[in-house]
Amino acid sequence: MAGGRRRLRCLSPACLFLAAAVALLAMPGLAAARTRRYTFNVTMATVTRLCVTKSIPTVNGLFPGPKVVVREGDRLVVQVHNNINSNVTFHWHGIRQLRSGWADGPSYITQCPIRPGQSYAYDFRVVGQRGTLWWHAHFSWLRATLYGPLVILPPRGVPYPFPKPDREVPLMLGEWFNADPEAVIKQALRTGGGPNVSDAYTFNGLPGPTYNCSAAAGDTFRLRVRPGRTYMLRLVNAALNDELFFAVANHTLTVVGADASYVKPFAATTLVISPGQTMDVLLAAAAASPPAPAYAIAVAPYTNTVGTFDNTTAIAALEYAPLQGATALLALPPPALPLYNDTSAVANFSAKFRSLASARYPARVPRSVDRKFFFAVGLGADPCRSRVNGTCQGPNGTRFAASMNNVSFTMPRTSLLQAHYQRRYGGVLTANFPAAPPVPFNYTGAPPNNTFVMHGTRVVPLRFNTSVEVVLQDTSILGAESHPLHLHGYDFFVVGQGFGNYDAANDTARYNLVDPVQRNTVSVPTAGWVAIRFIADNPGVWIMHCHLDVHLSWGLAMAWLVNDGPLPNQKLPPPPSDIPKC
Ligand SMILES: *[C@@H]1O[C@H](CO)[C@@H](O)[C@H](O)[C@H]1NC(C)=O
Ligand SMILES: *[C@@H]1O[C@H](CO)[C@@H](O)[C@H](O)[C@H]1NC(C)=O
Ligand SMILES: *[C@@H]1O[C@H](CO)[C@@H](O)[C@H](O)[C@H]1NC(C)=O
Ligand SMILES: *[C@@H]1O[C@H](CO)[C@@H](O)[C@H](O)[C@H]1NC(C)=O
Ligand SMILES: *[C@@H]1O[C@H](CO)[C@@H](O)[C@H](O)[C@H]1NC(C)=O
Ligand SMILES: *[C@@H]1O[C@H](CO)[C@@H](O)[C@H](O)[C@H]1NC(C)=O
Ligand SMILES: *[C@@H]1O[C@H](CO)[C@@H](O)[C@H](O)[C@H]1NC(C)=O
Ligand SMILES: *[C@@H]1O[C@H](CO)[C@@H](O)[C@H](O)[C@H]1NC(C)=O
Ligand SMILES: *[C@@H]1O[C@H](CO)[C@@H](O)[C@H](O)[C@H]1NC(C)=O
Ligand SMILES: *[C@@H]1O[C@H](CO)[C@@H](O)[C@H](O)[C@H]1NC(C)=O
Ligand SMILES: *[C@@H]1O[C@H](CO)[C@@H](O)[C@H](O)[C@H]1NC(C)=O
Ligand SMILES: *[C@@H]1O[C@H](CO)[C@@H](O)[C@H](O)[C@H]1NC(C)=O
Ligand SMILES: [Cu+2]
Repeated sequence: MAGGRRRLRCLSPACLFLAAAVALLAMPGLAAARTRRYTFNVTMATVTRLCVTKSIPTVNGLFPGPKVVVREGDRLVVQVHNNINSNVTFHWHGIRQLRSGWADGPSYITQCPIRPGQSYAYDFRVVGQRGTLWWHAHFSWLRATLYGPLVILPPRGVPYPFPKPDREVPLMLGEWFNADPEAVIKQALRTGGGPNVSDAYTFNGLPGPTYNCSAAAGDTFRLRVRPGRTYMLRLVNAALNDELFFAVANHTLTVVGADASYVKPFAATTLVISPGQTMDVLLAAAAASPPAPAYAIAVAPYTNTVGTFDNTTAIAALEYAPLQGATALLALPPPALPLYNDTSAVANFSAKFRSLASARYPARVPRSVDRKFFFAVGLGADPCRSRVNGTCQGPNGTRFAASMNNVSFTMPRTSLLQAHYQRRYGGVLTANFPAAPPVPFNYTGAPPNNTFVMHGTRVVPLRFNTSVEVVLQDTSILGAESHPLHLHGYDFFVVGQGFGNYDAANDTARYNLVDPVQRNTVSVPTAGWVAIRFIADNPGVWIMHCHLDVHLSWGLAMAWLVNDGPLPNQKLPPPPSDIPKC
């Protein structure tokens, strides 16, 4: 008997071990975690968009970069070789990096840059997260072209908490510059003025037919669909400086996830997605052959900046039957999108997000808080010290700056995490980031007369396991505008938001402590505030910054220094041997 023979043969220790492993693998959710290995060879590659041919930094010659796929629980090892003539680092945006801060990636925060010719292996586990995240360069503005999707599938055998889609499609929204983005930010920092804006928005790197010299059929992202099928778009806003509206003509979308956490599904015709954010959305194709062979997918900016911005609309195609030629693409009626400054459309949309908060995926919202912080977030100015032809090109002849609590973040010259690990803080950081603005003012009213900022590499030290609340308050200094704040190393709960000045007496009582959405990036509403909570259970140094790169360049950042806990598994391990040196 075959079965008996198999049993008989399985008496050796090796065989018994294998049988046990196979049995474990067969149990849903308990599949042994795998190690997934990728190689990122950072090289220059030639691409053409909008009739401009140029050499751009890429990973493995691809733009956008390769899709990284893991399952929840897996270990991911990405071996990076830097073969371009610039420093580079990579950030695994939204990954919690539990006790693996050395792999987080922001240059000068958790590591020194990988210099030209150097290599570094990012090595970490993906724990307690599932959905869509992404990876991007975290040095200067290199993420303009160095980005790609990071898909986290649930453990084998564990279903989605929604009907399984027929197909899943990563869709990365980006920004294309005809100029070299490094030259753009360099020029802005030299003159003190706002940077030149992008020339196009893109879908998976493609600008589509609305731009001059972009008519070639290959320049448009096309999603082929079949009637009756359901598609899951894994949306990522990888744009450098713009929050985006997103819609598909004549199709309703169902949002089921955000920032690698499930949400209570809700329907929407227009999405708003900020740089750094991700959204998993279901798109149900028409049941039978629809009246039109194709429909337009569109993105356009949301902003209230007083400066200039890329005010274009980009189009992709949802095709039931292939479209012939650019004229047909341009003839697609675009979906109605809100006006570029429609803040109430944005507020209505962000109010719809709720954690799934199910038995399997509970929302562990901190109900009590050990430390409360109030951060005023916005723009400011620096005096024009080094003059460019007699004047600077920022507001009133000054230089643009940005700050939290009036402190503009100074990028250190060595890694903060390294300094922390060695307990050598002198000359690198000070542990005195203010818990509240030094001089309170009417944040969303008339700005104060003096809008000059202070500078420093100032951090907030936290005891391990501190329960933290931060109210992020927008200011109207040099114009109220939305700031997508991104926290490294943590997901936080968005417990409240509103317009005007945060009012502790009234607003705290209205917090949602039952099913608030869990995210890694939240937009501080234009002329409003948002309250977030998290438990500081991940030791390391974690930057929190605006994900508009221009604001990050101007200093809109701070860092949390989370100390080790008492237990061995609550301590930051030593750095890997290949960590780059400054
Ligand atoms: C990276 O790519 C460059 C250029 O294609 C090639 O010369 C080099 O050998 C590659 N390095 C690795 C480690 O794959
Ligand atoms: C920015 O735009 C100005 C005006 O069009 C142009 O002169 C300048 O060269 C641009 N800067 C870069 C870095 O492309
Ligand atoms: C396209 O070119 C036309 C004519 O040169 C110009 O008027 C228009 O502004 C351009 N549009 C874009 C989006 O660059
Ligand atoms: C798409 O929606 C618009 C506006 O609701 C409607 O007028 C149009 O007939 C629809 N077109 C198709 C092809 O479904
Ligand atoms: C942006 O474009 C829209 C139309 O697409 C127009 O209504 C609006 O005035 C433009 N805004 C700016 C600031 O250029
Ligand atoms: C939005 O922009 C439009 C046109 O640019 C302008 O008329 C309107 O006043 C603006 N709305 C707000 C709330 O700023
Ligand atoms: C300063 O002025 C000189 C002469 O007009 C010009 O060549 C140079 O480009 C200007 N520099 C900047 C940064 O604007
Ligand atoms: C502009 O800057 C000058 C010099 O810094 C200052 O004296 C003046 O008050 C400022 N004006 C405004 C309107 O901010
Ligand atoms: C703050 O400014 C707003 C807008 O100007 C105003 O409505 C409000 O009364 C001011 N609040 C206080 C406390 O002065
Ligand atoms: C700010 O400037 C205004 C107008 O110049 C002046 O009336 C006001 O007193 C100033 N406020 C302070 C606090 O200096
Ligand atoms: C609380 O909010 C209500 C309604 O917005 C307002 O009437 C009341 O004055 C507020 N209370 C305080 C203490 O500000
Ligand atoms: C690249 O990184 C090294 C090490 O930190 C640093 O010395 C160098 O200045 C950096 N280069 C640039 C252009 O930032
Ligand atoms: Cu910002």
